[in-house]
Amino acid sequence: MGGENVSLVFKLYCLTVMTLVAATYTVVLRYTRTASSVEDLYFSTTAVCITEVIKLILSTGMLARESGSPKRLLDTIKEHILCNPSGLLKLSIPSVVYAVQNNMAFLALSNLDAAVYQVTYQLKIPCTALCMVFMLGRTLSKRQWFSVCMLGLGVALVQLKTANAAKVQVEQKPLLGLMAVIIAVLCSGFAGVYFEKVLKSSDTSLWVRNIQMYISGIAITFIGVLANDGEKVMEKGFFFGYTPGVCFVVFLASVGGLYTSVVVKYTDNIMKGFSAAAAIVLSTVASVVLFGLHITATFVSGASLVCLSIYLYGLPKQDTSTISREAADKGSKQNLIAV
Ligand code: NCC
Repeated sequence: MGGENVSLVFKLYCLTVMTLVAATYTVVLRYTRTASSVEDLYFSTTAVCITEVIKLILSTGMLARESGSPKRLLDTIKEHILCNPSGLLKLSIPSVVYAVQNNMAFLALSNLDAAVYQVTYQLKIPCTALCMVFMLGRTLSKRQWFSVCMLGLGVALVQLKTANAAKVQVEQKPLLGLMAVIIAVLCSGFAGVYFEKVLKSSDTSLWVRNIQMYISGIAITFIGVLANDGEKVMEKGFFFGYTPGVCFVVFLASVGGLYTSVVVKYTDNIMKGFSAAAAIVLSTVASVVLFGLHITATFVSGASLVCLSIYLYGLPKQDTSTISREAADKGSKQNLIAV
């Protein structure tokens, strides 16, 4: 699969871009949902749908690059996409779940401050670990469970900022926002691990898997547009309310999604959580050194928890009740191959 062959620098680069894009995405999305009045607001379902289209186009471009020649590209598309309904069906499961998750992110950020969203969204770290255990047969020792929960708390503290006092033009329903975050957390854990399982169970290219997922993603999110905003979209147009800020949100969602897939290919979903946390801490420390950013006591305690959790998670297992890390990794690999 070649996952082992890429350099550490490339992995770090992908993780850093993914993390920076995710942080920017949340803030800009929140801004676009609250800066204009309800009458001028764009339809969030169309933004989710158009993101799937862009990701499909970009993934096809990447597959063309990987294939090397137009003939090989066409052969791959024919074999894995046009003549492979079962492959499409398999990937339609995470695409439905991601469609729900991506729509929930818009709903949550229409009703919650970006900082509150980012803090509560960290529940996805233990949730993803649970999915890894149940769906991939991964074994975590008690200490690793403890470190995963500590990581979630640490990232939440690191991202905690004073409540945003900015005036918003749209009515806020915090309870609805929180429910949307919980659904997004569950979807993120399940879909992330499912995609990883399918990706690593064969040698099929990442870009083929992405194309398979985005094809059903377009269909499902388009149904979402029709079901939720059908009449209004007919009346005002698909791209109604698209300001440069909204286009930026769609751009970030597309780039962020593709980088997420690359990160999952070369690491795994738990590593994604740990590395993203490290990237947040390191980028803040870099801002302190480079730009003299002022850090708070909350940040220092959160960053300490993140560092401690990374250290604890990586320690070799000592108790005999749990299998060694190598054996666990081997076990999960065999599990993946068995899929
Ligand atoms: O929650 P998270 O990711 O796991 O969501 C995964 C996002 O990546 C897209 N995806 C996934 C796999 C794949 N093969 N292709 C994809 O396009 C999914 O559609 C989904 O949007 C994270 O780990 O925190 C992360 O968070 C998201 C985002 O910030 C949250 O979902 C909040 O809404 C980041 N996405 C963006 O920045 C656009 C992601 O990079 C990291």
